[in-house]
Amino acid sequence: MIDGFPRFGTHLARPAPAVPLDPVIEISGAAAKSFALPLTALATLPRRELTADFHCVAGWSATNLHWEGVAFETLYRMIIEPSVQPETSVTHVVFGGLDDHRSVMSMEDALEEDVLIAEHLDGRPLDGDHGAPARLVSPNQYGFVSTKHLCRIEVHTAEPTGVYASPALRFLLRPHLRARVWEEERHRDLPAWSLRPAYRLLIPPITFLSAHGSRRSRTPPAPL
Ligand SMILES: Nc1nc2c(c(=O)[nH]1)N[C@H]1C(S)=C(S)[C@@H](COP(=O)(O)O)O[C@H]1N2
Ligand SMILES: [Mo]
Repeated sequence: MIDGFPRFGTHLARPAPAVPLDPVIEISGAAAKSFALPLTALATLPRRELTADFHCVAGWSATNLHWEGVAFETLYRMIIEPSVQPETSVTHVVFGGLDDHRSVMSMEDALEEDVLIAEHLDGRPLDGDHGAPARLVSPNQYGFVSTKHLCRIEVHTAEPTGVYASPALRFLLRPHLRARVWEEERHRDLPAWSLRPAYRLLIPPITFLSAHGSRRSRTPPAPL
């Protein structure tokens, strides 16, 4: 357990990315015709609220977070699926953020009822630390799956390679595709028990970087 809900992640040395004036989610991939969905469209879809804990693969958890947004399944069925060619079988989906963080889910996991695209946390619009303007939330999977600053959704007909392009995630973690918290699916090849101590050692330096990144993100740029 950890105090509060820190800004965490793999792109921490940098401040949170600036939110565009008219944010969109680019929908693309092997199967779909690309198009840009204005984020404001989410407000017109059936809404979903969810209270859940959040678990980072490094070993901390934040409890009792209240999210509000649209179920990914709703967005998929109402907006994405109609644009996919009828004969195409979508097997995986990639979520991309404004800071280039990416995550991948099997369609089976992505369509679970507690997978959300959220713009609100605890009754307020998401702030930069937690993924403004919108983020994925998949509470049954480790945190790295829950891409913040969501700006791209790609649908795929096979498991895409090279999704976790950040060096830290690629070499250190080799993230598990399913990443289910209750199965402790942290790593593709290594058992969870062998990783816990090493991952835990990552918490203090990441917390430090995180504070650094958030502090800078709140400081207005110095006048030239
Ligand atoms: N865009 C983006 N999304 C991201 C990350 C990131 O660095 N960039 N880090 C991931 C990781 S490793 C975790 S644990 C959670 C942390 O969410 P928080 O910063 O809201 O605590 O976001 C995930 N989503
Ligand atoms: Mo994480």
